[in-house]
Amino acid sequence: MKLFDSAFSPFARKVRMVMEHKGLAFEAVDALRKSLHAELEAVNRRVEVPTLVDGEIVVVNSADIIGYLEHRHPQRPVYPESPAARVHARAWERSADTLIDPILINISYWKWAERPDAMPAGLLEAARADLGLVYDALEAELAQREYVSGPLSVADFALFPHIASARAMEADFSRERHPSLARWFKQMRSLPVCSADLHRARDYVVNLPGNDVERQKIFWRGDRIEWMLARGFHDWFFNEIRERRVLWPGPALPAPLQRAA
Ligand SMILES: N[C@@H](CCC(=O)N[C@@H](CS)C(=O)NCC(=O)O)C(=O)O
Repeated sequence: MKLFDSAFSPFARKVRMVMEHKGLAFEAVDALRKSLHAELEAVNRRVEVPTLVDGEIVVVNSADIIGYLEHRHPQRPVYPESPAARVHARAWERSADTLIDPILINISYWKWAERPDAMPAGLLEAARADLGLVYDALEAELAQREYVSGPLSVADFALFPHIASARAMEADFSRERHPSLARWFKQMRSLPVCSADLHRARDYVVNLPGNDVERQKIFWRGDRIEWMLARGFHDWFFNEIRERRVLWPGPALPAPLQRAA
């Protein structure tokens, strides 16, 4: 299997940790480099990581990739056995992907992108307020059990990259108010697949200036735009479009089904 990966993408990090957790053999390529753009586009017209190529089969979208892997490689499952816990784990994965990712990624642009402006007034405060709701909800869950949905699951792997980046984004949880979340984070960090992930992410950030990645234009898509507009930053966003600092995904058409399938 070949994983079009990036240590900078929470979605790719989630998939890679699940693959390592399952003990799968795969080749990972750092696919957000400009030099890999055409190769990635040939398998995923949205030009997004992660993308998994397994022989003739191309799987895009991190949650679909994990569903595919769970079906093909059921050992060390990341979907809990109990139906209620499974629904819960998938729901937290979706929150990580569609709510927490937009908040943290949208405030990250003033940390790593080459920007002409300062962060708009009120954006960091809006991020902190919304993340506060997330942290409170996670605290309530983790006060009840070891991992978010019971056994270690896709929910934990989906949340980990975000929670790990929150401090650097100045939007961390509080060790006093969220002691169970702090205990979970410490436990997650000690798992070999998570500590390997953190090393890759740190190396990536340290080497960012020399990396062949786009840092002037921001790649925008649905959930990240939604959060920006819903929190009232439409003027800033439309100015970004006017100033041509945006990139858009390509058309998300599935790869054709092979004849033999
Ligand atoms: N829904 C997708 C989202 C993946 C996504 O947003 N990937 C971003 C990186 S975090 C990407 O590839 N952006 C293209 C770019 O930055 O050039 C998934 O779950 O896999």
